[in-house]
Amino acid sequence: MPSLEYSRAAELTERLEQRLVDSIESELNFSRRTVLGGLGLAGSAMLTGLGQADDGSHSGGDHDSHGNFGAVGEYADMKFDPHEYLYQFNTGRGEQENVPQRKYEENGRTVREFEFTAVDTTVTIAPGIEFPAWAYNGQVPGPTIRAVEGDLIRVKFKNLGRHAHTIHPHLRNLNPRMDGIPQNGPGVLDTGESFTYEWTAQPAGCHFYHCHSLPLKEHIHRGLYGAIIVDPDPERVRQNPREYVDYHGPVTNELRTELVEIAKSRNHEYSENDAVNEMVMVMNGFDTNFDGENEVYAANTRAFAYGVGQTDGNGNWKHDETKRPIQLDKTQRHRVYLINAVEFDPINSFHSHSQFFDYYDHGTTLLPTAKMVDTIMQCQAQRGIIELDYSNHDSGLYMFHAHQSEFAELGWMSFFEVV
Ligand SMILES: [Cu+2]
Repeated sequence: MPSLEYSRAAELTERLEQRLVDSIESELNFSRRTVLGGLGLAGSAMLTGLGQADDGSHSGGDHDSHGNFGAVGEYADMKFDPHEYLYQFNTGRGEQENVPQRKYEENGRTVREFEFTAVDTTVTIAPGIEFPAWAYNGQVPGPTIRAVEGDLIRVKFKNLGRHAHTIHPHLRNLNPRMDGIPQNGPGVLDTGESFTYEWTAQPAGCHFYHCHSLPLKEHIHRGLYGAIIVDPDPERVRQNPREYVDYHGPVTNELRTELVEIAKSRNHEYSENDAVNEMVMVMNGFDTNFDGENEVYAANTRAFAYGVGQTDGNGNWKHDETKRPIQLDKTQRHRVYLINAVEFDPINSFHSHSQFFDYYDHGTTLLPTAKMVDTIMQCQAQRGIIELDYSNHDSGLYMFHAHQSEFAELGWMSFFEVV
């Protein structure tokens, strides 16, 4: 391992992280003084409007308390690991303990059933910085759901939070009752209420779910969102190839065969899939002082989680080191299911250093919608699939980040470690 390069990257990560933590702490101290001094009427009214006032039992909502700040450099909440989250696909076979789930057949159709709750909790967004979140099954982003095109996704939802919530899926949904918005079906679910959502997994792609209660921007920003991955059904692709390409020429047998092969590589039930390393990244942001702007940005909640931390001196990441790059095996191809959940900022982006990638907007096509690019942008709720290949690259660290420099410096800066 070229140690100089690693120690420089660790220094950079450390410096940015420390600056972020310092600025949040000083800003929170400032707003606390403002509120205590009686000068912040507008500010405190806004906090109440955002539901902050009744969150007093949680550290982040209590402006008289220093409870938000644990020891810098340690994460108070180790339950959510952004490194594990990358690879956690819940398909109904019990992947995550906090997501009760099962898979079964019903009238000849595969059903993937999940139990979801909405809870009030706190999540760690930077060392010592806790954010008062509203979270599906206690985690932000919520659990990733994965199904195959045509399956029935059944979500038994119970609201255990103190505000009214829903689950709204970005899927092709033929029944308005299942849309998870205030006006349709059960509407918003108050504390203690339950509803079972049923969605057809369609179309194939990288999709998004989120709470649709009002005010929408707060319910999303507090953490109620996650990924739904719908794998294409190769047999359906064989029969309807045109639905999977943005292409108007003749569909030859060769093209049809190629599309079927690509569909298989996207489908978790085909074993060839092992050749591809799949990851989920949800780009998110956190408004820690509730002024309508984000102070912290990340991929998968924790600022700089994929930055460079300390090694043990033998080229291994320290076992308890939370900050470490995402290791990529050169012999594999890499696929990122990327979603932008950032509130308050109109766009977000993904930029890879030293390599270009193929991008599939919304993941609904089997041929790329942008070929050989190193930067893509997404508005809120936009998502897509990135396919990366580092097989010809030297081993080492390759940065990737939002190319809004501000977002990168405030947490959305990461590294791949190609090995
Ligand atoms: Cu909500």
